Amino acid sequence: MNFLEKLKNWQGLINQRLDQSLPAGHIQPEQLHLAIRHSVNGGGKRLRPILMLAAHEIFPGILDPFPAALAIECIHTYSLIHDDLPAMDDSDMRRGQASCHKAFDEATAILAGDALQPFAFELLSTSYSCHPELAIDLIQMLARASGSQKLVGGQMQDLLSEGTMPDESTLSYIHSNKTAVMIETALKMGFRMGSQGVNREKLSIIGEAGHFLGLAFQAVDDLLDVTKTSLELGKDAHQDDESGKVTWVSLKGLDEAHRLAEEHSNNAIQTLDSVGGDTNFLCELIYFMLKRKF
Ligand code: GRG
Repeated sequence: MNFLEKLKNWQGLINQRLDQSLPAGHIQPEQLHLAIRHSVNGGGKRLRPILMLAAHEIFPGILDPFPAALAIECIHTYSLIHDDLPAMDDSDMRRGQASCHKAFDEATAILAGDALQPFAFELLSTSYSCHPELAIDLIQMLARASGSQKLVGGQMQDLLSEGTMPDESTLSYIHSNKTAVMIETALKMGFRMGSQGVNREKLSIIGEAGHFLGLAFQAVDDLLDVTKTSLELGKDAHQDDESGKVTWVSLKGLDEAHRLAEEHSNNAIQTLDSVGGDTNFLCELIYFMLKRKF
C-alpha cells in the first residue's frame, strides 16, 4: 500500500470503529446521541488518530491501538463543538456541514461535547483494563493534555487575547496548548502502546517531535484561514481576522508563516531521526500535513 492508500484505509477504519463504538442514535436521549454522531461522524481528517497509529507503528506492540485513537478523536471533536459555540468562536460551519449548535441547539451542543469527554476515558479504561499500567499512562496523558494547563488553558488564553496584540510568548503559549498539545499527545500515546513505549527518553523525544509538528500544523491552519474559502475548508474561513485574533500570518505575514511551517516540520522529522524504528509513514504524514489544502 502506498502512503495515500494507507492513509485512506486508516481513515476508513477509524470512521467505522467510531460508528460502532458511539451510542446509537436511537438510544435515549435521542437528540443528544444524534448530535454526538452528527459531529463525530460528520467528516474530519482524523489526523490525530492517524498520528497515533503512525507512532504506534514505529515499534509496533501487540495491543489494538484503535480504542486509544478513537479516544483522542472524541476529545478533539468535543473541543471543536465547544469552540464553535456562540460564546467562543461562534462558527456556523464545521467539517463541511452545520456546526453542532446550528444543526441542533446550544444546550445540546454543550452536552454533546460534555458527553464525549467521559466517553474517551471510558474507551481507554475499558479497552486496556487487562494492562493497568498502560491504561493509567494513557488516561493520564490524555487527561493532562485536555486540562486547564493545556488544551482548555490554551483556549482560555486565546479568548482572553482576542482584540489585543499578544506578544510572541503569549501567542506561542496559545498555539502550544490549543493546538500542539493534542498532536504531541497523539504521538506519545501511540508510541506508549508500542513495544518500546516504556522507554521514557524515546517517549520524550516523540513528544518533542509532536510539539514541532503541532506548531507547523497551526501555522498551516493560519495560512489556510486567510487563503481559502469556507467551501474549500468545510468550516468558516477568515475567522481569525473577523474575531480580532492575532496569528503568525497577521503578525509576520504570509511568507514568514510559510517559512515557519516548513521549519517546524523539518524539525519534527529531524527529531524523529534519533528514535529509530519505522518512521517512514509518520515522516510522509508530516509532509502531507504541511502541504494540506484544507
Ligand atoms: C473548547 C477546550 C476547547 C478547545 C478548543 C479545537 C480548538 C480548541 C480550537 C479550534 C480552533 C482552531 C483553528 C484550532 C487550531 C487548529 C485546529 C484544532 C484545527 C482543527 O483541526 P483539524 O483541521 O480538524 O484537524 P478536523 O475537522 O479535520 O478534525
